[in-house]
Amino acid sequence: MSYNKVLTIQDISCVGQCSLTVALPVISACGIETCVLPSAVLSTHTAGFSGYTFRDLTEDMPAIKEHWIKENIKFDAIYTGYLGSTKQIEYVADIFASAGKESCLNIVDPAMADNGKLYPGFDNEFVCAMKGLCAKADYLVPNITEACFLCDIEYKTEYDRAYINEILEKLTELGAKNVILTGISYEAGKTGVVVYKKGDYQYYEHDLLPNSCHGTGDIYASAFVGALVRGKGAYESAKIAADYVLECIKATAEEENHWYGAKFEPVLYKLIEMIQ
Ligand code: PXL
Repeated sequence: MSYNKVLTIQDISCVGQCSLTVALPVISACGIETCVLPSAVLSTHTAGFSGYTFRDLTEDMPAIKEHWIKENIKFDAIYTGYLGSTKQIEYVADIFASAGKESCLNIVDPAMADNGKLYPGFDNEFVCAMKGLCAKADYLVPNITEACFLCDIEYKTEYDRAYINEILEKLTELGAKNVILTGISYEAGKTGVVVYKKGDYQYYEHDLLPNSCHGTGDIYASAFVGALVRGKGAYESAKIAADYVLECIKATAEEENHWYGAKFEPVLYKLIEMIQ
């Protein structure tokens, strides 16, 4: 088995089952060395908690990058999630350029919005900067809300194939080589993920579960990265990640009060089985 080293850049939400507290265990469980660059430290995530603390780590990034250059540390893949500031996006682009091996895969989850709205603290300037990072993505993994912000297309909850095709084309025009668009539903009771590379459209559809959980976007992207870096193709990785997220949502539904995240840990073994 090949042994690869991934760098993931996103925040530490101390409590909340998202970002680094998901990416580290999920990617490690896939058998991959997982290195981290925390973008910010928050006491909790920002969706549903109030009064959270936020320590922006933007200014630590250049020195960390310089140290890695000095030590000749290079990664097989770099996966970015929730970033703490617009300036940070510039530094992340520098890290793509200097810390990746020649064959490095850049995976960008533009974690900034859901359900038609930007997360607290993000604005149009951040969205514009994120468009620039998308141009450097080998794989871009947005939900439909993020995709609409990136393409300046109106967010809709009901749509057809033509609407989704327009979004996919525009994301490709931004420069993303492959797009994995999550949460796409063409039929009541069903949802799925589109895997798109200019002109090549594949759709994996599955049942839409009655409950949804916060943080499933991070679980999805992390499992996708894990499968991809373990050598699975884009479609198969997208399918494995979707199947794993379904297992996480089912595991979470067993307890009514677990509102802030998904119980991904008890079913990690299922992801490991799927990756084998
Ligand atoms: O799950 C995405 C995410 C990551 N990090 C922080 C968040 C969110 C979504 O709300 O608030 C801090």
